[in-house]
Amino acid sequence: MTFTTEENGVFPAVCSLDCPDQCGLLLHKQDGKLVKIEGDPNHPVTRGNICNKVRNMAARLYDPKRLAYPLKRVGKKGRGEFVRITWEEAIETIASRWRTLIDADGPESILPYSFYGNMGRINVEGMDRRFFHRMGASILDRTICNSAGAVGYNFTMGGAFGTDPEDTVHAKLFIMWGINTVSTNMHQVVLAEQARKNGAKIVVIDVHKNQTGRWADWFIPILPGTDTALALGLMHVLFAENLVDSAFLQTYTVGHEELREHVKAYDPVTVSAITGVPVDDIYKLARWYGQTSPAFIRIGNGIQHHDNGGMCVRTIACLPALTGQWLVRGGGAIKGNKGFLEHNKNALQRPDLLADKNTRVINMNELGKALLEANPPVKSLFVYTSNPAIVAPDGNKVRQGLAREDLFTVVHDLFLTETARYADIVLPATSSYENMDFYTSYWHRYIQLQKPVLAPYGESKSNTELFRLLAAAMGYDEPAFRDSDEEMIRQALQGHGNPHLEGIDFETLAERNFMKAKVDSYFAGRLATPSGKIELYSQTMADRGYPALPTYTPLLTDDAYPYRFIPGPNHNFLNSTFSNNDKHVKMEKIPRLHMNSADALAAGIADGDTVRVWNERGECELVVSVGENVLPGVVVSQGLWADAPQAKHYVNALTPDRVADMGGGATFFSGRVDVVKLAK
Ligand SMILES: Nc1nc2c(c(=O)[nH]1)N[C@H]1C(S)=C(S)[C@@H](COP(=O)(O)OP(=O)(O)OC[C@H]3O[C@@H](n4cnc5c(=O)[nH]c(N)nc54)[C@H](O)[C@@H]3O)O[C@H]1N2
Ligand SMILES: Nc1nc2c(c(=O)[nH]1)N[C@H]1C(S)=C(S)[C@@H](COP(=O)(O)OP(=O)(O)OC[C@H]3O[C@@H](n4cnc5c(=O)[nH]c(N)nc54)[C@H](O)[C@@H]3O)O[C@H]1N2
Ligand code: SF4
Ligand SMILES: [Mo]
Repeated sequence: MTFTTEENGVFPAVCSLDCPDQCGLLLHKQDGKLVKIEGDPNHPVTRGNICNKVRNMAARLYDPKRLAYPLKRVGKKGRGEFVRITWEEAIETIASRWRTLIDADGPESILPYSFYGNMGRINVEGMDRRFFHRMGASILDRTICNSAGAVGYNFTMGGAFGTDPEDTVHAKLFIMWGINTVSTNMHQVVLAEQARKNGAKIVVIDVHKNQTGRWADWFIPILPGTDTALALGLMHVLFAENLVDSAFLQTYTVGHEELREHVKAYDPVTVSAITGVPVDDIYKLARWYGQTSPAFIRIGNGIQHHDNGGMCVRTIACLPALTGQWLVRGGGAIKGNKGFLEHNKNALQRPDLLADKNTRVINMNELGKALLEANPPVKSLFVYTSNPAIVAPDGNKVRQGLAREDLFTVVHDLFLTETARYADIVLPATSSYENMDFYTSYWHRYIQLQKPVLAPYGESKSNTELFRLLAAAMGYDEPAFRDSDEEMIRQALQGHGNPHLEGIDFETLAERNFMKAKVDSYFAGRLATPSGKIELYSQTMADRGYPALPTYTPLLTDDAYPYRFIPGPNHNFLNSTFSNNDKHVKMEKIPRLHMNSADALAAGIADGDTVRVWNERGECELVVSVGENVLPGVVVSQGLWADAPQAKHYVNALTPDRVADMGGGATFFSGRVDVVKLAK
């Protein structure tokens, strides 16, 4: 289907948000404006269902607060006082400041900071990367989301290869492990509901009995950061009761004999004392898992936002190998499926443009530290497609860094975010429906194309267009900076050497909107691990100083605060996106702190009380929900709330910027806090 942004009607689209489901959408347009969004019933996985967040997207796109033109700061950093400027002035101000910085301090003094507010590959991993490679700017290690778990999973499985979610309708047992599926992966719930009609059981293992826990047939509460021990306890029972698939272990794994010996130490009594899961429940879960087929595990992000998160995912990823569930249709596990959709990243990102520039790497989880302490210092920060003043850990440190008068900050976004309020120059961004891009889900196995449906809002520009302009202003004249969006997509879909993408080219994708990776069996040949097999024992890990076998390490107890604090995402926001939209805030009501009734009683706190949650890093204020939804010693909040006058909901003021055991990952859920009632 070909169309222009002038036409009205109903047009296909892709949800660009950082959500595993990556829904197919239909945009209804009248008088040049989006009037309605619905799910595309023809999308094979998402089948016409979408979440309320995106159903209400038009309110966000036409929110009067949306940025329509570039701005220059006139007030103090953080205050949000700006005046309108032209694009010419904006680009010239940035380019001349950067030329001066590069001459005086070198290109490393400039730090790009971005994440996946838009999952479009050319907009967040394309022209931007080419630009900063050419410049030789400091390189950002994008670790805030799933990098600990991804590295851990790779040690076991060799890459982001998992079960086809469409096959999970055949499963008889679902274990949702550290994932708030009802809110964060709703189509996995739809598929599980289909299976449930055929008798499937749903187990949820979580530190919080939230909407997903309430949906389960069996909810298993667990103490934060102890899931590795539970997985090892399950292995103990599986081996001891001979519930393992010896033929599979023999053929497809390395190290099963060592693992069998190793897990003898993780008997259910020992594991129960670590995890808080009763001994009988450990036996019961192991037997359910060992005796049900197909059995499917959805490995979530929650378990890996911890000090020990990489090892935790590495360990859980071993379970389907013990029972041979990888060969059963609908069995196995999903951590992610991106491995099947690997496109030509070198062509897209052009790391060769770095040439021999020896640039430093900065872990995004340590942004505050980088802005305050890096040597040589960061003198300019360019933020796009992310809102670090709300989402980054140890947020007060981040804001202290952003407040530096000598830091030249540029922010490209659709809104004047909390981060943008600290910027010297703010640039308006188009929404993904205004651009062309391609999308690769990290849950299902489809690659999808978005053609521009809406005309750019006001004077806004896409990320690719912005970086083309900046390249021209900086005098970067390589042809790579003149490639059109369509040319970039073509380059990404060629020369990737990925057999699963065979037959997927721009023309066919443009005609069909979505195409599925071809996967016969991931287990037909060698896996992508060094041994070519599932590595229950990993020599690579041993070489890098990790235990070669799955091993439980407790979370750090860095301080004397009484509660482990788990500030996760919520149902109606997408990270901080939508937290500034009235409709979404209304659906979410107020931010709560869930607390166990025994803890509340001991602390003299009652349901509905406003409390101060604090530690040495900062504080926030939340309204307490007292009950049995969390274990004693654990407090949970949901949502990355916007700064609001008189409201202190800034949970990341409290989170640690320690990095996890693997991949430089974030440890949002491993921090500790105290909670006191506020006299109000
Ligand atoms: N509605 C909505 N959807 C989203 C997002 C959003 O903000 N809102 N964010 C998107 C993004 S970027 C991501 S990465 C995903 C994240 O989505 P998920 O993978 O669901 O990850 P989280 O919601 O961070 O955490 C999942 C669960 O882990 C639990 N948890 C925390 N610590 C532990 C632990 O030690 N053990 C166990 N067993 N459970 C634990 C939390 O209580 C939570 O219920 O969702 C995406 N989808
Ligand atoms: N306490 C706590 N903190 C967390 C988490 C948690 O669970 N707990 N989760 C973490 C995780 S998993 C993640 S992934 C991160 C997410 O952190 P971020 O990636 O920063 O996510 P958002 O807050 O949604 O911010 C995305 C921004 O991109 C903008 N945007 C959208 N499309 C475009 C575009 O095309 N161009 C430009 N220039 N801008 C665009 C949006 O308007 C929005 O302001 O947060 C992390 N922070
Ligand atoms: S946020 Fe997720 S569930 Fe909602 S429309 Fe987008 S991809 Fe679908
Ligand atoms: Mo994420």
